[in-house]
Amino acid sequence: MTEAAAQLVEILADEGVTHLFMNPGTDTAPIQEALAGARAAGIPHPDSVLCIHEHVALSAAIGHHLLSGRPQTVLVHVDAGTLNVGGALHNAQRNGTPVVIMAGRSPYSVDRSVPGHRDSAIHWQQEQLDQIAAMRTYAKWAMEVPRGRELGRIVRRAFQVAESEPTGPCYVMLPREALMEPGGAPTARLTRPHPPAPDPRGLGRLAQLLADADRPVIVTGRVGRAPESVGVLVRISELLGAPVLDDRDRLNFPGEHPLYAGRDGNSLLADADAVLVIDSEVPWVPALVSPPPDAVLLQIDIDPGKPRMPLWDFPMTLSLTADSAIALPLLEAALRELARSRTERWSRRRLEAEAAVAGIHAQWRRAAEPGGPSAAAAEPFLAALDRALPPEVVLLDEAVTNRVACMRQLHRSPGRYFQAGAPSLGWAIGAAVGARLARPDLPLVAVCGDGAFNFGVPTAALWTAHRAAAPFVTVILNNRSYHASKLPVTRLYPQGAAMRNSDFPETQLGPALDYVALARACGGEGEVVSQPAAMGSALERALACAASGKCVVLDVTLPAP
Ligand SMILES: Cc1ncc(C[n+]2csc(CCOP(=O)(O)OP(=O)(O)O)c2C)c(N)n1
Ligand SMILES: [Mg+2]
Repeated sequence: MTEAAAQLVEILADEGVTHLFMNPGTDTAPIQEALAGARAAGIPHPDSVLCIHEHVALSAAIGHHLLSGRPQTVLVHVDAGTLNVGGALHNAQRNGTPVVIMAGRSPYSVDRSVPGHRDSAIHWQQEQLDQIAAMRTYAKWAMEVPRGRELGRIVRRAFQVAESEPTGPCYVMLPREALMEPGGAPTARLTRPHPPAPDPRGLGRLAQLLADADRPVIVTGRVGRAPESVGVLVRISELLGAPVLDDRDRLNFPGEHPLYAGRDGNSLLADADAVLVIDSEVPWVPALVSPPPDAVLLQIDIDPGKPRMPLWDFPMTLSLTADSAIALPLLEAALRELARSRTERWSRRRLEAEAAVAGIHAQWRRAAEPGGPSAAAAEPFLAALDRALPPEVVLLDEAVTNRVACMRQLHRSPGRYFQAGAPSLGWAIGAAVGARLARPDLPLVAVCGDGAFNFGVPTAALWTAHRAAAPFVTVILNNRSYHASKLPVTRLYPQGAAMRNSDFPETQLGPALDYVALARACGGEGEVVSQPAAMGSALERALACAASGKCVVLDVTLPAP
C-alpha cells in the first residue's frame, strides 16, 4: 500500500509542479520521507526548495508562476508556518496566483499504535480552534484532508480550483496521521474549465460605443499577463486613436509608444467620453480623478465584478466577463469592420491624442537628465539602469513611491516586467528566487525601496537564493526612509505639528543599514552606487557576478526626501 504522503508527492509532479517551496516542521515528516523515497527511486517529484522564511516561500511561488505560468505549491509548518506566509498571501490573492498552500496540522490521536500520533507538547500548543480560519478571507478554497485515502481527491480538487479562472490560492491542511495512512485509489488531474470568452452581442455593443466616441481612453493594469495581448492592444489603441493609461502590474504596452501615458494621463481621463477598462484592479481613484459623469464606461475583465473587493463600485455602462487574451483579437476584428466609414475621424483623434502624450513624454525625458528637475531623486539612476539592462532581463519592480518613476524610465518588453500587483511589501526579493528558478536562462533584476527590501526578509531571501542557485541583482532605491508613510501626514495635516516641526514619527530608516555587508553575510556581493553615471558599470559588474552564481545588492544612495 502506498502511503498517502507518497501519493501526494507523485500528484504534485503530475499536476505540473516543478518546485516545492517549503519550510518543514514536525508534521511534514511524512512528506520529507516521501520526497527522499521519490529521489532514491527516481519517481517524478518536484524539486524541494528550502525557504528559511515562509514569506519568501510564497513570494517565490508568485514569482515562479509569473515566469512559468505553472501551478505552484508551498508547504509550511502548521498554524505558525501558515501565519508566517503573512502578507505574501494577500499578494497571491490579488495577483490570482494559482498556488496550493499546504500546511501540517497537529495529529489528533494519543494512541501509540496510530502512526503519526501526538508525541510532543507542541502538538497541543500548535492546535488552533480553526486553523483554516486564518486563511479564509484570502484563499479561494480551503479543506482539511481527514483520511489518507481521500488525500488524492482533495489535492486534485485544490489544483483544479486554484487554476480555474479567476485563479487564486487554495489551502490544504494535512494532519500527520492522514499523511501516514494508506492512500486511496489512483487519481487523475481534474479538467480546468476553458477561460471565459466575451458574449458576442455584448462585444458588438462595446465596439460600437467605442467607435462612436470622440475621445476614447484605454485603462489597463495587467493585460500583459498574456504577453501576446500587448501587440493586439497596441493595434486597437492606434486604430481608435485612444491613449493608454496603465497601472503596469505587468508590461502592458510599450513605454515609448506615442499613445502611452502610463500613470500620467489623468487629464486625458478627465476629458474622455468613453473609457475602456481592461484587466484593471482599480481603474482610477475618484478622489484624484474620474471620467466625466456622462462618459461611457466599458469593461473587459476575467472577474469584472471583483467580489473579493467589498466596495468595488465603479459605475460601468457595460461589463464583459472574458479572458482579455480571447476578447482583444475579437474586439480588434469588430473595430476593423466598423472602421470603414470612420477612419478619417479616428486618424484625426489619434493625432490629437499623440500630441497630448508627446507633452507627457517630454517631461519624462527631462526628469531623466542629471541636473534636470528631479536630478536629486531616482529618475536619472533609473534611466541609466534602463540603458544598461540587457533586453532579455526580467525586471521585478517594488519601488513604492518611485514606482511611477520606474514606469517612466524603465522601458522593458512584454513578459519581462512585473510589479507586485498588490500592496503587501516585501514581494520582490522573494519573487526573484522563484522567477529565477522558473527561468534560469534569464538574468533578473529586482528594484525595490529600502523599506520594501527589508519587508522581504532579506537574510532569508538572499540566503535561500544562494542555496538554491538562483542568484539575482537587487537595486535598492535607498532614501533611508519610508517616504510613502510620510506623505499622508503631509497631505492630511498640512498645517500640523509634524509639518511645523519637521517631525514625521517613524518614517526615517536611520541609522544607515549596511546592505553590502548584509549581502555578503548571505553569500552574495554588493556595491554602493551614489551617482547616476556610475550605474551602468555597476550593473555590468553585478550581472557578471550574478551570472557566476552570487546575489548582488546595488545600494543606490538617494537623498532622504
Ligand atoms: C507588509 C506591509 N507593511 C507596511 C506597509 C505600509 N507601507 C506602505 S509604503 C511603506 C514604506 C515603504 O518604504 P520604501 O520601500 O523605502 O519606499 P519609499 O516609500 O521610501 O519610496 C510602508 C511601511 C505595507 N504596504 N506593507
Ligand atoms: Mg525608502
